[in-house]
Amino acid sequence: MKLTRREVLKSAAAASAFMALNGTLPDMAVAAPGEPDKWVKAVCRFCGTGCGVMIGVKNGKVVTVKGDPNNHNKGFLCLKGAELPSIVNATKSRVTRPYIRNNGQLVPASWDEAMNLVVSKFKSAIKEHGPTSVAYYGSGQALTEESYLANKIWKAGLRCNNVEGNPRLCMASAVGGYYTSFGKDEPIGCYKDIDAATCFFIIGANMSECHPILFKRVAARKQADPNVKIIVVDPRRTNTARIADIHVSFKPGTDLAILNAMAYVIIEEELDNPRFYNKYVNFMTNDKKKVDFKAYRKFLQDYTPEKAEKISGVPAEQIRTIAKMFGNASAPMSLWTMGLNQHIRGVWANNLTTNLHLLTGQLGKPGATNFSLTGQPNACGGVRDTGSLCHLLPAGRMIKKSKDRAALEKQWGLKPGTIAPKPGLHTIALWNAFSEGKIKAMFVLCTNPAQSLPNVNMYTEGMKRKDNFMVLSEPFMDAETVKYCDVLLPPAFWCEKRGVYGCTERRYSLLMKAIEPIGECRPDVDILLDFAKRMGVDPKVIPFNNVDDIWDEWREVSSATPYNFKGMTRARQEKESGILWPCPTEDHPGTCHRYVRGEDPNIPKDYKNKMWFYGTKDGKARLWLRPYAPAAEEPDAKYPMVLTTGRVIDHWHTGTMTMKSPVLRRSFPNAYVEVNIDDAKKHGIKNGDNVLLETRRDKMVFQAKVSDVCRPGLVFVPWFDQNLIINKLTLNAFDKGSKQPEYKICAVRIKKA
Ligand code: MGD
Ligand code: MGD
Ligand code: SF4
Repeated sequence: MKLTRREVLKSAAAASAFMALNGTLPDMAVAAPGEPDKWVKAVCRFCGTGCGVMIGVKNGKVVTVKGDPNNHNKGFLCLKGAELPSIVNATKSRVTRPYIRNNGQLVPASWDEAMNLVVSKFKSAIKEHGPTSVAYYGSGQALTEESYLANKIWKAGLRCNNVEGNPRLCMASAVGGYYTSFGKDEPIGCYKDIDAATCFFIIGANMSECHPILFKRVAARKQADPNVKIIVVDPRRTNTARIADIHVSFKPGTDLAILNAMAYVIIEEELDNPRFYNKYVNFMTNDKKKVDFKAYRKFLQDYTPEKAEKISGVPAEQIRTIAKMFGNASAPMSLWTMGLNQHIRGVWANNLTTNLHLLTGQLGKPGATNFSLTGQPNACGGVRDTGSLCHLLPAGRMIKKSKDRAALEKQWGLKPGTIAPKPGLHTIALWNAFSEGKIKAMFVLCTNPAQSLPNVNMYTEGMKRKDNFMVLSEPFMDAETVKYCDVLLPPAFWCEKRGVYGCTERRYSLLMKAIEPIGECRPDVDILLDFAKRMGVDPKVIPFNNVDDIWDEWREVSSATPYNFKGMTRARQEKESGILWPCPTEDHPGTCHRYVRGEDPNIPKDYKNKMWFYGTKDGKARLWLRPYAPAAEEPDAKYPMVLTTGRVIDHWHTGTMTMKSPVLRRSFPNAYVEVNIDDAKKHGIKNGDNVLLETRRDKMVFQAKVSDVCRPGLVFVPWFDQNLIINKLTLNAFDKGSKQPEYKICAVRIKKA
């Protein structure tokens, strides 16, 4: 049966409504039936959508969850959120006490023994090789207070800027994109824009699987007004693409050509907005020279739709159609994630998407916004905002800027010059250095690098060295990195602790503690505080007694910057279900649109213009002239196809959590390879056959799923499966600016196994 797109939209909305369960979930109440004794307010453990959840607790156990009706998700959760009770209750898989590796085996130890060993390794590394021989590798899933604390311990306490984390693998190109275009990180708009947008330009994001509750909101918007258009630009025909008015399929990695060609058409059709760009925008070349609009037009001559067709495989007419759709829309909203970020030109792809908004003046009004979707629940609030990367300082400050270091040293009460002026090593450089034995001691917290790093064989080999040391804080005994760590610490998990998550739209929500940690588990904040004390970090630098003290200092630090969220007191957070920064005072409602007079508290009410991009010196945004360049490893005669990797709806990353839910595990028990029907025919592959995938790094066998999802020449493998670690095959090339790896493209050959 062939469905019309309208019918598909209806069924997709119905399916996501079914998925997005509302209210109590009797079938999910796995631990103990009946009414909970209490409901505790928190945030979902998984994606950057940041849905509010209410946790039902009975007799000290989590028995159920339901969506928080007062948070942005209005009571809805997807299946991963709904399955949280079965994950919290998977206590048999938990690490419940510390361990030390002895003769290759992890043996139980006391907290004292484990922490003393950790500290002796860090101290001797610093003594013999200096502070740059140690590192912290954290996570966009750690609480804000955890990231802020670790960042301060390392950068102020140990004078070491080797602070990195998985957001480098995830959001670094978006950070780079916002910085270069506006001078400050983080999205301008908010979720409410979805309800006002008239055209969704979804590029490199599979929202239906990765941000299901936001996708539901997009689908609802389209259902409410059939004139609303959806354009999906993705080399795979995902479920997201199936509700689109237009799905643009193309050669992966050629977005730059398509985006420049769209700009070309917008100007050709006179859909550009000179009143906006003459007032608010500087045109910039790659070597940071200001040029005029004429030079931009000339640059775009290399990207006529016909020329872009040759690069990308998208018919010129289709490029014209989507450009006109975007250009004619009264409120276009672009949404993107890893399809743009995980490339060696990830920052540029971010810039070129933003260019479309700057060229048409479609910013700063409801619905019109360039909205990067964040992956992890706290990549924004935790790592990006607290500056927990090797080149950043809290609240948008940069290590390499002496003014920024001095301002923070003053706020932190440090002696001038305490913060080392040289940025630390970015993630790939850091793990390279660890593998070469140059980094001697690494603290890994809330991340599973032995499965998630690209070209991972290289790094797991390095983790086996005898002359380096890795301490890991990990709640699940079967996580891949546990196999390689020297000391394993048992952290409290999700609702066993308290702290803040900040999601995609700059919304900070408090997770309240619902149950006691099991066994000897401790919140990561307590583990880090203990580490700092044993390392002899000055108590004036780390003066905190608990997680709330850390939040209060962080609020204070933010108040001197445009991130300002001083008004988000704990009392307010306990009462409200999330607030968007900037929020300078206790009576401020939070900010939906940044850079807009009347909304953004950083702009004086009597400022002369409607918008002010205060992140840049002259208050103007930057429209960049960025040329197309090919991927790091293009297909060739030996490896003629492209391998791309990504996500499925029911699993989270390395599967340590979602594999604990029987419901989620059943829906995707193993990784597989998605093969196009034509390619399958060519190679004699049928659905369910074993297929050998081989790249220059390694080879592995997967079961085939033959479908029309991948375009010919492309295969896709999800990366959740610990028994089939696809990162053994991927490439560790990275973007020169953001240092984010190119997980989305490498050359591969396939054959029936
Ligand atoms: P991916 O599957 O990594 O997810 O969210 P997404 O980025 O939406 O990739 C998205 C799409 O990029 C894929 O459909 C792929 O075909 C497309 N793509 C590949 N190459 C290209 C290209 O060259 N150009 C374009 N335009 N598209 C391309 C990721 C997000 O999801 C993140 S970062 C995290 S951390 C969270 N993880 C996560 C999870 O693990 N599971 C689930 N279910 N949800 C998650 N949400 C978050
Ligand atoms: P996770 O499975 O999220 O993956 O990569 P990882 O961060 O390595 O790991 C989180 C770990 O923290 C889990 O082992 C979990 O059990 C543990 N954990 C859970 N809660 C807590 C807690 O409260 N405290 C502590 N200490 N630990 C806890 C993610 C990374 O992977 C990301 S963000 C992206 S976007 C990349 N995407 C990507 C891709 O698209 N393709 C491929 N091939 N690889 C990728 N890798 C990257
Ligand atoms: Fe959790 Fe994301 Fe699902 Fe919301 S959409 S319930 S945040 S996994």
